[in-house]
Amino acid sequence: MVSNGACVDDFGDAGFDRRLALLFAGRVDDEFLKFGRSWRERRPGYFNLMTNSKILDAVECLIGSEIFANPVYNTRPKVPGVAAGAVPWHQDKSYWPGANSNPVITVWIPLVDATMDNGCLHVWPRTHRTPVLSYHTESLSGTGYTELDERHLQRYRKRTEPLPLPVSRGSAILFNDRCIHSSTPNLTDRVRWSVDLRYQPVDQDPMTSHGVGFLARSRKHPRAVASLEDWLQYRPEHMEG
Ligand SMILES: O=C(O)CCC(=O)C(=O)O
Repeated sequence: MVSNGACVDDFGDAGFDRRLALLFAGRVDDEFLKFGRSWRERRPGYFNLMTNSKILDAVECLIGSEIFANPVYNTRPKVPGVAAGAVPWHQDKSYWPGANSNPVITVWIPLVDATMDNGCLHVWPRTHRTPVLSYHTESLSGTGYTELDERHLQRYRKRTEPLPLPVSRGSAILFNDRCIHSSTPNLTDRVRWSVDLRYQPVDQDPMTSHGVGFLARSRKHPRAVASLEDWLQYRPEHMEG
């Protein structure tokens, strides 16, 4: 409950997947977007997740053992009843069209079960080799999300169906930055929390205009791998000593 812009009940007992839904009850997109549809922070928990060996093992299967953690990572609360929670069809590459880094692998991890009802991820199968397609900024809810031009979607719809990917919390979905994907609105009364992390081969554009990434794994130069302290100090990686 909010009075004069101040929160008079913080719903502290409501539980992880319910609390933010109660705080945002009755609010519209603009109010939601003031607090950010997604965000990233330099906190140890993020680093621990980004350097989790199970995640890096999975990424290594796709891009090899020299792995750079890309500076684009997000926590997303998909709050019920807010159109800005849904993400239109896009390729992640549309957020860094000029970057010379290929592939950038997204690891998408729901922190609660991601279901058809609360807005799980949807992908268009076999689009991971698609060139970068034309897009625009979505105009429905003011998120600034990129959205593929409709003519491409029409073409894909003629060929095949998109695939919903409901998964249980703590699962991981991996896809590259050409793969066409989206997520649907949250129709429940609970928050669909998720985290998305990104990785790329180490010898590529570190995309510094998006932040400072770090060397997350290197079998060739293990001593160059960044520590938590490096990362917290915004240092991309150790110098080999
Ligand atoms: O979490 C979502 O709903 C969408 C995530 C997404 O599009 C992405 O991580 O690229």
